[in-house]
Amino acid sequence: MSIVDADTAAHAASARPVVAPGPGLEALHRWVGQVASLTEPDQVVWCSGSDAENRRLLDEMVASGSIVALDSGLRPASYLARSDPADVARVEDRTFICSATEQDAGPTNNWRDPSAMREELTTRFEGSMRGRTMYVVPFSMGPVGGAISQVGVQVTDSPYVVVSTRIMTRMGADALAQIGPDSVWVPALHTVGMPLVTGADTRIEDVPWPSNATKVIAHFPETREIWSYGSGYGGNALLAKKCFALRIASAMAREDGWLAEHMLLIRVTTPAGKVLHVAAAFPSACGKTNFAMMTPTLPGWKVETIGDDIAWLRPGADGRLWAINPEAGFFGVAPGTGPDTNPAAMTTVRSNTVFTNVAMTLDGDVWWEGASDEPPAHLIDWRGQPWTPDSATPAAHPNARFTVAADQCPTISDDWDSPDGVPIDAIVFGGRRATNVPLVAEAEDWEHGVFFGSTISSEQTAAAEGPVGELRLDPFAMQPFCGYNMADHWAHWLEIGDRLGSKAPRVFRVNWFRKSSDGRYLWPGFGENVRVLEWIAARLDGDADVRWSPVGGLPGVGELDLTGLDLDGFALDQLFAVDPAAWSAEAEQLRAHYDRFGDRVPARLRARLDQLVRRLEDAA
Ligand code: OXD
Ligand code: MN
Repeated sequence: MSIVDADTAAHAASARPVVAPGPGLEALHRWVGQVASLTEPDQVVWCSGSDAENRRLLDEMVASGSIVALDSGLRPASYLARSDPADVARVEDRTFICSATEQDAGPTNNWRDPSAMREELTTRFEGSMRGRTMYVVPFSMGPVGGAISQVGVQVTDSPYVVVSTRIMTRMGADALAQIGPDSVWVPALHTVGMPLVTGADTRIEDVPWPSNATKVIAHFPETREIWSYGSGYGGNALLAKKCFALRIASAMAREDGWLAEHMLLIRVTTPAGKVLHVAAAFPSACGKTNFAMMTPTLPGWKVETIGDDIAWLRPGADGRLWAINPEAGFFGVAPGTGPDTNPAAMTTVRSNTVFTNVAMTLDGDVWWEGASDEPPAHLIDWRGQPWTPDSATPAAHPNARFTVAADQCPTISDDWDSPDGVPIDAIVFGGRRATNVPLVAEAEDWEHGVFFGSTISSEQTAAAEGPVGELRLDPFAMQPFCGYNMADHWAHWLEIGDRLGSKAPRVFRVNWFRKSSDGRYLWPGFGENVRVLEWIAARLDGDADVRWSPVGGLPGVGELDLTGLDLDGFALDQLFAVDPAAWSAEAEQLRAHYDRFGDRVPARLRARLDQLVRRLEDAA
């Protein structure tokens, strides 16, 4: 950690500094100086990523009361942070794509004019770090120096963000060394928006989780910049993740001919020793981490984890699609994670983990809903209040998180950090659908697969989300994360498919969440999902039959291995039922979904929708 006095970095000019990054190391130093002049921290610290630096930051946060050290026997080298109750999740309505035109951001993003937003943020950042330390955090997304990797630099006044970024990325000196005289790096500017020195030079007391009631998470896809103001939490503050690796990277990928996607990555080994790599997109809160760390129930099958949230995919020299997990850690949702649902995650977080907003046991361990069948008799809840099983509120916040290094995961694959990535054999799209969508269906070809991806949806289940039962579309599970017009994203996928030609991965759609008419889940899910992977593997090998339905290819009779499952013929029929009337109503909602994007929707996808309607009419 090298420390310089902010005064030496600051410009003497009284006019408000213009913050202007550019390629290369010199531009990085200039930019850091400009940011320091604007935000006026007490000191500027360049982070090396060393163990000693990490320990020092953690010790300082424990001493200041902003995190709690957990019991070193029960949860070694682990910590608990409790956030401000008003800063507990991503803020989609305060997240902006500031592209040159509103059409470039598209109807699913909040758009703001780039110069107006730059002006607003410059005002908000002015003096925003007074009394605090400004950390300069270089990081690599993907293995340092890898062909698909990218470098970013986050400036932040939150030490919690620094230690979290060290877990989630390759952070520090090695990443900085990647920035040569002309290298492109992504600038990511972050402040919690709570200066400790006010206008009249009065120093105020810090709080354990500083933040600001006003939050702005802004992305400038043309200049590849991120500015984040007012939040210390998750995707709002760990800018390498959703802001860079998805929103900015998706815009970079479109320009440069690759894909940045909200996908997990796994390696599947069959009992015969055949290896396949699968990339899967599911909307948030559909069990991605559970699928990525699955313990298969079928004997002889192995599923290994490569990534649980984000994949960068690029056509390789051999013409196939190759993918990396650009992250180095997991920022997983704790509630619902338990020894039955995700034993691998429970092992992963046994040590060296930063927990946020989980509950604490009286002996200094952590707990959350689902961590065990029986809750402990007494806990300290996520707000720091005493809690018992009779309490009216949950012990952990529903979006409580664990932040932990990927290489602590017992199911991590040997090739998870291969710089070239892994060749993708199959792409899977999933949603949370109580009705209509079969357990698994195969796309006819890449274009049909893009149609699947563009129509990922879940039923709205709570009135707050909109009319109950109406579809909530989350195309490619990218609705909150695409840095440009979503319909252009579909066109980009079609172009990638044209390039891959016959080497394109096969595409499937899955749905673990279909319910019976009396409201019970029809499919057991979790480790049993390997049965669907088994069918996919057999399809890739040409060893399984398919029945073509209007909504894709379904497993032929007897093709899905159901041995040992308590699933009667009626439930199986319901899992795969395609009701033309219900699907025709769904097709109308899909047409309305496409209509939001007007003429930006590729004609090839509109043709696929028309084809679906015709097939449903023929089947009626
Ligand atoms: C996440 C999300 O946190 O998708 O990964 O919301
Ligand atoms: Mn996610």
